Amino acid sequence: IVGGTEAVLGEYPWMARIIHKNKYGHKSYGCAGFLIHPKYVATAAHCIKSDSIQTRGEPYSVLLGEHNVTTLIDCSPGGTFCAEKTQAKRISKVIVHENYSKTSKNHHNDIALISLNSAVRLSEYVQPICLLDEEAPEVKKYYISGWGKTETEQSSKVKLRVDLVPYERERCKDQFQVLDLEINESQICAGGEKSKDSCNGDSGGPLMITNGTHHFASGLVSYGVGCGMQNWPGVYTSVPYYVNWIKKHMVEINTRSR
Ligand code: 4AZ
Repeated sequence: IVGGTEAVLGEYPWMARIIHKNKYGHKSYGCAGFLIHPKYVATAAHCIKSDSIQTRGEPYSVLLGEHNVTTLIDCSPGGTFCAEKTQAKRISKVIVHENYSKTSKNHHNDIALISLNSAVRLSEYVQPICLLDEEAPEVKKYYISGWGKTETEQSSKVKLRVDLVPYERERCKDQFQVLDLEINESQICAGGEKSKDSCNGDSGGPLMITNGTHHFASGLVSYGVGCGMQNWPGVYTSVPYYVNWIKKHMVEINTRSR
């Protein structure tokens, strides 16, 4: 997050950290995601590296309820040094959108659904976010959160947040066309003000709106041209556009596992 401030402890309790484990067992933080149900986390398709979808071992785990990432060491599932508020989960299945193309720079269909091996315990620090199922007509502000790169070029150790202004899709289309990138109805543009943006490592996190009482996931951090550059808004996968895809796959996973 560029230009952000530290989130309040327990703010955005759906924020998930996706930890990637390579074939040598080395763990690294890859992306964010967000809890949409006690057993499901949404993230970006580009966060899922195909070489890690291996048949043995768990290439990923998901951490929920995190804030300051340095206060914990062993947060592996079953790890003993995890703070009370943090919950580590193994992943039972990852579904990447069938029309996502790793090689396309357009990042269309940049969405994936993760099912956890068991339901999280809901708490003050771990709660799902509601999905927006229709494009909101007049959004004035969006909110994003994450542990990605900041203006210092390093990823953040604490959960950050920032507000973004909407960026009209037609204007965004024209802007990205210059670079031969196609923006379509499945994408939302937001930001484009100098020094307020999502950045590397924030991918997969939610683009949120609020009605004053509740937050809704309106989009999902997908990509951008640099971070925090004036007139280069971030590009977000539209949640309303994919809400039926998400629901369909949640039902499917559930049905098969019974
Ligand atoms: C990334 O690499 C990334 N400014 C995410 C969002 C943006 C840029 C890069 C948007 O994960």
